[in-house]
Amino acid sequence: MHGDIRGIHLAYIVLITGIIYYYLSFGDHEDEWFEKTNQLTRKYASLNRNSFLSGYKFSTNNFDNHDVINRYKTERSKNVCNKINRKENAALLMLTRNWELSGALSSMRSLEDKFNKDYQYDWVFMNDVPFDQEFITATSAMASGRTFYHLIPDEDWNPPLNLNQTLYSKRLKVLAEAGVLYGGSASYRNMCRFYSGFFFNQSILDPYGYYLRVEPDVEFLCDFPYDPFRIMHQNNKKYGFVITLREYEETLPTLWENVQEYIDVDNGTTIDMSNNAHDFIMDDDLVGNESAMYVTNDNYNMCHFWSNFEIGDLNFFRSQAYGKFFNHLDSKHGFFHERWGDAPVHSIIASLLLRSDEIIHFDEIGYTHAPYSTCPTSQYTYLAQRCQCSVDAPGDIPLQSISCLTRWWKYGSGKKFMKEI
Ligand SMILES: Nc1nc2c(ncn2[C@@H]2O[C@H](COP(=O)(O)OP(=O)(O)OP(=O)(O)O)[C@@H](O)[C@H]2O)c(=O)[nH]1
Ligand SMILES: *[C@@H]1O[C@H](CO)[C@@H](O)[C@H](O)[C@H]1NC(C)=O
Ligand SMILES: *[C@@H]1O[C@H](CO)[C@@H](O)[C@H](O)[C@H]1NC(C)=O
Ligand SMILES: *[C@@H]1O[C@H](CO)[C@@H](O)[C@H](O)[C@H]1NC(C)=O
Ligand SMILES: *[C@@H]1O[C@H](CO)[C@@H](O)[C@H](O)[C@H]1NC(C)=O
Ligand SMILES: [Mg+2]
Repeated sequence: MHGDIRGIHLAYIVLITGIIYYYLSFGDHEDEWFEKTNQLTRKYASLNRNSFLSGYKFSTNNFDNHDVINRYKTERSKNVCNKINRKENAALLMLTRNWELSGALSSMRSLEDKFNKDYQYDWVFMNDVPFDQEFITATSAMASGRTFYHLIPDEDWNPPLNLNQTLYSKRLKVLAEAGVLYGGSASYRNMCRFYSGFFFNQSILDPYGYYLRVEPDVEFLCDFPYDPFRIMHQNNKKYGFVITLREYEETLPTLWENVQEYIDVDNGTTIDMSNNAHDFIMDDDLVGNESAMYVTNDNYNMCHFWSNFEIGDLNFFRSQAYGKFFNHLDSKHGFFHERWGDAPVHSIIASLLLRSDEIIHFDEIGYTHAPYSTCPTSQYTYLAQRCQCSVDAPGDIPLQSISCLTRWWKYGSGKKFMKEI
């Protein structure tokens, strides 16, 4: 009993000594702290949400629910109407399978929260087998806009009839045994070829001018600061990306020689080397923090835009120039005998057919698809868009050596100062 009381006294003494020590050692820094706080407040004053965003930031833990809900409704309807009225002719596109529902929903929730709830763009889902009722019900409920479900015709999904099936089976086995990523998967090949040459002419996309590709299990890490479709339209951009990196060369041993052959066949009729972004995919100097570990494949440096996020002008893909280029590559059957990805195919064709200033890097969009992510580097952007990410995260790719972003800055239409280095 007495022992306990002594213990409590002792605890008080320790605590009081601690407080005195704290004041003695830190007290005189108080002015400095105030000054620092003031500096920070001034520095980010423009970020004050009442001035930065028009309207309130509503706190969900406000006890006056009635008031909050009413204000929320008026503010939101005002905002939403403004934004919906300025909507572009665009769709959010997801090719996916029924069993990927939970990943699809989590991507949808992320994109709705960070962007689409204020715009309510349509969602278009595509599948090589019919979507089941559970998928349709849950995704319709998650979407702020309309939803559409499209069954891909067999002839746009399956390998072409003139593919040599005996040879194809052999090649699947060879690539699987060589440990190539998805080397043994036939469905993955159908998917890559579909995204390379067929998604844009599916009838369900006929009404639209732009698409944003979304995959299951991706996440958007910041509020969107703008409508990217509007940026595309206003600035006459045809292709937009967030991440660019090197492809595994073992997936496309003969892709580039077939590209080269097409460049010769084209003979300058649709490919204009004077203003396109061919340097971005062909130059093999090291740029920025790249390491020399990447091989080039005849002149192709393996750089590509990561197509799991991409925003495109559908009319670029629907153009005769794109179609002819794609058909030339498709006739070589490299989607099957090798494992050509849709990302390098889109990237190579876009870098050759488009002017480099028709391709845009969306610097401000925080995004992740395992294993990589991209988080805005500007502190201002980071705070203003309420980002939840870190440029120091291990997967943050922009300045890693596998990334091609510094190369894009130099040879594409990125940071102009890089061109002088
Ligand atoms: N309907 C359908 N969709 C598919 C099929 N294979 C892939 N997809 C979709 O195509 C997109 C790309 O496939 P992923 O499996 O994500 O390929 P990846 O992004 O290269 O690889 P990981 O995401 O790392 O597995 C995703 O949206 C998939 O849901 C398929 O056989 N049928
Ligand atoms: C198909 O491929 C097999 C195996 O490579 C080959 O023996 C056969 O001649 C090919 N068939 C045709 C019609 O080219
Ligand atoms: C889409 O384009 C491909 C390649 O040009 C063509 O083979 C296919 O028939 C087209 N599909 C539709 C539905 O127009
Ligand atoms: C390629 O284009 C050049 C110049 O436009 C032309 O002189 C030449 O005949 C063309 N070659 C072929 C094979 O069409
Ligand atoms: C360069 O890249 C390597 C590998 O990704 C990384 O470890 C290193 O920190 C980077 N250096 C700089 C200066 O960014
Ligand atoms: Mg994926």
